[in-house]
Amino acid sequence: MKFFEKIKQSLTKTRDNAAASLRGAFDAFTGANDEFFDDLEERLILSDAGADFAARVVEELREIVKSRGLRGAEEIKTELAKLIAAAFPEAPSPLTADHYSLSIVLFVGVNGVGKTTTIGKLAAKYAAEGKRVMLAAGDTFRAAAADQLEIWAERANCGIVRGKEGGDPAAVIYDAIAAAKARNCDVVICDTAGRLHNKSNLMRELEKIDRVITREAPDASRQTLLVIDAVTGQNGLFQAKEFSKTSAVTGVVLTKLDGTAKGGIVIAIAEQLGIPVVYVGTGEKQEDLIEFDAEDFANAILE
Ligand SMILES: Nc1nc2c(ncn2[C@@H]2O[C@H](COP(=O)(O)OP(=O)(O)O)[C@@H](O)[C@H]2O)c(=O)[nH]1
Ligand SMILES: [Mg+2]
Repeated sequence: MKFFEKIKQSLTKTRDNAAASLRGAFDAFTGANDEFFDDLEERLILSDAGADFAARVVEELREIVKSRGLRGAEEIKTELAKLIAAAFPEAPSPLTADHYSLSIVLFVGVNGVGKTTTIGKLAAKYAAEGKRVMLAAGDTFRAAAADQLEIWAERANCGIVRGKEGGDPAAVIYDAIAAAKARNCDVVICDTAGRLHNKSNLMRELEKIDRVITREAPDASRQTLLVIDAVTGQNGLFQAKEFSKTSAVTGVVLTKLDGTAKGGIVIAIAEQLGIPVVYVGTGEKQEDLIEFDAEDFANAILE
């Protein structure tokens, strides 16, 4: 299924989308008047896109509509979609690096946002592309976390390295890199525990992991993906800001888009953090992961 269809389906699954839906502004369209622009701005805010963004985009849209004398709902919608798509920083293609011998993808984010699940989905995706994948069960906080990752490793038919409960996550990642080299893997995907309430600890842990990767795989291509739960809305944005202070986040994965009508949070995160959204999660199953496309996204939330 194409991104567009899947996003559309995912956002319409929920019942509470009437107020936040952007397309609603066009359903009631009677002309490009103040009422229309005010309604649109309100809907953008309700969709979690952020008040500043809403004000700016509506202002820009007003200008465009005025200067080009646009009148029809469809042409105005097209311009709005362009403005929304332009809010997203260009994402590098998720595995840019076929010329690297090894790619390392580190997952960070608070507990429960969907890190382990997304790793499982991504492992399956890479495996289906013929890549050899090694998983690192770097969430050593609870044994159940590694068990959960192991189930995904079985599903994707890929390797996994796990450590002792309460053990050193950096050591697990060290072992996983060694195993990946020994077995000629293309990708190592590293899980971590997300204990933001213990910030200095978490920071130290992430720094140590970073040092290990730099030392053990200096030539590898690297990504740090921050996972955010779309349902948490503005709080997700706060988390993202905290995490980007502690680690060099290269991309965002927005999970549980199937659980919210507030697609605007995707805009707020990309816009306010300047970090590209790389993947979107649309369910709990292996196939519920799609590569993000800004233009398709903008069209989907307006359809
Ligand atoms: N509906 C839905 N649920 C998801 C999605 N991604 C993860 N989950 C669920 O969210 C819960 C927490 O996921 P988990 O991967 O354990 O989060 P972690 O603590 O960050 O590793 C699990 O019940 C997952 O099945 C998604 O895209 N959509
Ligand atoms: Mg987990």
